[in-house]
Amino acid sequence: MQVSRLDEAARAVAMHQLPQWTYDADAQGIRRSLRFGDFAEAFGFMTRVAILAEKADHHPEWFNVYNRVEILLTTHDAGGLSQRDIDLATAIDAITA
Ligand code: H2B
Repeated sequence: MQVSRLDEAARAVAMHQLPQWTYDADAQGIRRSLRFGDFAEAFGFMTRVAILAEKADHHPEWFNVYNRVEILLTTHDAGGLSQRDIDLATAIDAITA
């Protein structure tokens, strides 16, 4: 499936809608860190994200230890940030809202 990188202007607009995410130029993606009450809550969140990711065929890079989850969203097929990352970030925000 064809997917293109967002240009700088589109990225700026998208980031404005995602105040909890930061753009990482080195990683060519966006990051968000989350903390939960305990491991079960963190893993429950990850399970919900995993189901969304699988449906969208777009998968996070992430790290979990106990109640902490660190997420990086980037699009390997595009070599950078794409609308798919923005859509997944928006869905993740909705889960945590
Ligand atoms: N996830 C992410 N984050 N980036 C991709 O480019 C990507 C993906 N590509 N999940 C998908 C799977 C691709 O490998 C499959 C074949 O559609």
